[in-house]
Amino acid sequence: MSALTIPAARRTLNNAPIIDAANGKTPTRTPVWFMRQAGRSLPEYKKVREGISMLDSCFMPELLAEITLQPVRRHDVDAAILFSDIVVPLRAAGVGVEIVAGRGPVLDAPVRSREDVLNLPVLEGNVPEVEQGIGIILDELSDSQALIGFAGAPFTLASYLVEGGPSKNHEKTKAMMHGDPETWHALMARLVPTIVNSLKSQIDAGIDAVQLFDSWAGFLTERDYTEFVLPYSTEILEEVGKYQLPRIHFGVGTGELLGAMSKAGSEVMGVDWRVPLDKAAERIAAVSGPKVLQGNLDPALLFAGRAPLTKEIERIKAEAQTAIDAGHATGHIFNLGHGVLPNTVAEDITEAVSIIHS
Ligand code: 1CP
Repeated sequence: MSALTIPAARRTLNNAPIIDAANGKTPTRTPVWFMRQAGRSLPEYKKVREGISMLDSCFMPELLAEITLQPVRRHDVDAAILFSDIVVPLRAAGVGVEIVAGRGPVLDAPVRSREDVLNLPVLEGNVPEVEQGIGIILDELSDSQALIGFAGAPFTLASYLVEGGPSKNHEKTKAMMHGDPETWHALMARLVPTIVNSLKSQIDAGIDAVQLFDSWAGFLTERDYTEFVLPYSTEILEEVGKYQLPRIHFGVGTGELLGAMSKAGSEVMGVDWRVPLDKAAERIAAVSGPKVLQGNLDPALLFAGRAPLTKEIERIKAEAQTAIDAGHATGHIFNLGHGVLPNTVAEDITEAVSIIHS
C-alpha cells in the first residue's frame, strides 16, 4: 500500500462475484449487471417516477434508493448501479441543467467562451441527498451484491456543456477543441474537481466500485483522445485509485480507442458491443497489460428470443475465456455493450441474467 492510499471505511463484501472478478479472483458465478438496468424498462420504475422530474428524482434519497434496488430485486443481478445521471454533479454545483424527456440533458446556457468556462460552477463538497440514498441502498443489498457508483468522464460532460444538449456529431465540441485549445483545456481542467468530488462523496457513503462513463469518446480519433481527453480522465481515475476500489472505464464505439483508454488507469475496461472481447483484450493488453473485461452483449439481442440470445451469450463467454487463456485478460464481468434500450421487456432481462448465470 502506498503512502497515498486512503482505504475508505467500506462495508466488507463476502464473495461478491463482481468484486472478485474485478480483483482478478475467480468468482463463484459469472457476475452480471446491465448498464441502464435501473429505470426505463421497469413498470415499477414508471410508477414511482410519476409526476417527478428525472433530475428531481436523483436528489430524493428514498426514491433514488428504491429505483436503484428495483432491478436487483427483479433480475438477480450481481450489482446495483446507483440511480443518478452524469449531469447530477453539475446540477449539484449549481449549473442550470434539466433532463428533457425523450431527449436528455439540456443546458440553460451552453459553455462556449473562455469567460463561460471561468464562470462554470464547481462542485466543492459532497452531495448529501445522494449519500443518504446510498446509505438506504446498502442497508438492503446482501453482502455479495455490490453497489456501483459512477460519474460521466470530462469529455462526455463537456460535450453536453458545449453543445447545450445531446448532439449527433459533437461539432461545436470539436470546434472548440481544435479552434480554441486553451479554452478546451481550461474546460476539461475545470470539470475534474466536480467529477472527483462527486465520486469521493459516493465513496465516502460506501459504494463498492466506480464506473467512469465516457459515452461519447468513440466520436474522437485516437490522436485527439490522447491529446485532449486522456490526461483529465487519468487524473480522475488516479484520485479515485487512492480509495482502493475497483474502477471501470467505458465508452460507446471505442474499439479504436481501447488501447488509449486503458492508459487512464482502470482495473476493468468496459467494451462496446461492436468489438469481440478477445480482440478487445489484445488491444488493451498490448498497451497496458491484461485487465478485467466488462461487456458486451448487443442490447438489441434482448429482443431476439431465447435461442439466439443464448447463442450470443455463449459466444461472448467463450471469447472472454479465450482472452483469459491467452493471458490478455484477467477476468470477465458480463454486461451489455451499451445500456438497456427503452422498450426492452423486463422479463427478457431476467431471462438473460439467468442464462448468463447458468
Ligand atoms: O425520465 C427518464 O427516465 C429519462 C431517461 C434517463 C434515465 C433513466 C436519463 C436521461 N438518465 C437516466 C439514468 C441514468 N443515466 C443512469 C441510471 C442508472 C442505470 O444505468 O440504470 C445512468 C448510469 C446514466 C448515465 C448517463 N446519462 C450516460 C452514460 C451512460 C450511457 O448510457 O451512455 C449518459 C450519456 C447520460 C445522459 C442522458 N441522460 C438521459 C438521457 C436520455 C441521456 C442520453 C442523451 C443523449 O443521447 O445524449
